Amino acid sequence: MKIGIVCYPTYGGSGVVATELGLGLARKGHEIHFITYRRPVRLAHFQANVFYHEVDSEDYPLFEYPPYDTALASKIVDVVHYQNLDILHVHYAIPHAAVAYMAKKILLAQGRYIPVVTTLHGTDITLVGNNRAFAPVVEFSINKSDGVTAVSQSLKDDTLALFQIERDIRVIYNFIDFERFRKTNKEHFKKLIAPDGERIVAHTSNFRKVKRVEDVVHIFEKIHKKVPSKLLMIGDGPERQHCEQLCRELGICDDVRFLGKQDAIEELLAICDLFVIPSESESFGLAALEAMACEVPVISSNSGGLPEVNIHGVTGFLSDAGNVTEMAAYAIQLLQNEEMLAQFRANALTQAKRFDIDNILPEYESYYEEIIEKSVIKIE
Ligand code: GMT
Repeated sequence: MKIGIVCYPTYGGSGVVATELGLGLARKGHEIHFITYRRPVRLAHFQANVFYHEVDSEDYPLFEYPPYDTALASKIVDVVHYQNLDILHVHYAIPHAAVAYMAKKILLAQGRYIPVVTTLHGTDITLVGNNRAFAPVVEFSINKSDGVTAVSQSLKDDTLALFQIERDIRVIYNFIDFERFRKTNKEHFKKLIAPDGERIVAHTSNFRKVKRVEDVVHIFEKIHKKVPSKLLMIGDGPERQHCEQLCRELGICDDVRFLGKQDAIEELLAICDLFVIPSESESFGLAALEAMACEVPVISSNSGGLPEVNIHGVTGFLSDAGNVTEMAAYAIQLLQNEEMLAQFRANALTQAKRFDIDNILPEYESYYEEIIEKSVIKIE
């Protein structure tokens, strides 16, 4: 198949999923065309059947905000037409689903039908999408997509609760590539971070409010009082400065490292004993899955799709968002019990295997085929 993928190219989960999906499909022989405004972070190497089409929105003096949506729609029309795409898969509803609809209508006027699949990722529904500034467009463009997928059952339920949805939403879970995310021996590296054999706790995110990053620091401070440990804060975003300040106030700076954005996250996860993700809302929690694939148990909130990934008392523990006392108690229990920790590590890997890319990619392929077939019937 010739597949167009529209996504955000940034470090956010939706862009990562879209890029890994495209690369995985390319490995299976499909021709993939990424359409976005910057090269996606995980699109690092040349591959013969992978193409990248950059959207360039004109910065004309009249525009206070460059009209990205218009430029994206034009680029989609161009790529679908000249690359002869079979299907367009857009990730994150805003603005991609609406822009895809516009491109579809333009192409239809030219006698060309392009089926569109929209994948909902989370904040496009739960946080931003249901804001009145976007809701009517989000609802309309979901209903006008030829196919809609959600990355967890929880996100599907939220979508159905928040909008008047007239079509079926297929749950296709996020996935993990075990070629990349697996526990490797990084003992030399571990010694640098934790020279006296301290436990290593990690958190990865975009440091937005929804992630409750401050809770990670509070949880760690409680762990640190009972268990010799180090905290790795991976990623960057608006809450980082505030968290650094909090570490200073709590006097734990010597044992907390803010690493900023990292590309080789798997190398850091390979030396970790515990992963913490206390988010207020989380449609799936790809970061938790990446940790589990590297045999790292997870302390998480029970928000959104997290309970579909992290299993309470098996791969880690779940608490209500904001309950830092309980999260810290679970973490201490796990870190102080070598046998339990080893068992949870093994369980985390077993659970992560359910989301192996090799199992999930065929779900997307057969969904695309289904949608293409339906759209052929529609035209006839
Ligand atoms: O978490 C973010 O703020 C990034 C966001 C995105 O769209 O890039 O992540 C969402 O999509 C990820 C991939 O499907 C999910 O793993 C995250 O749980 C989801 N984030 C939220 O729902 C807050």
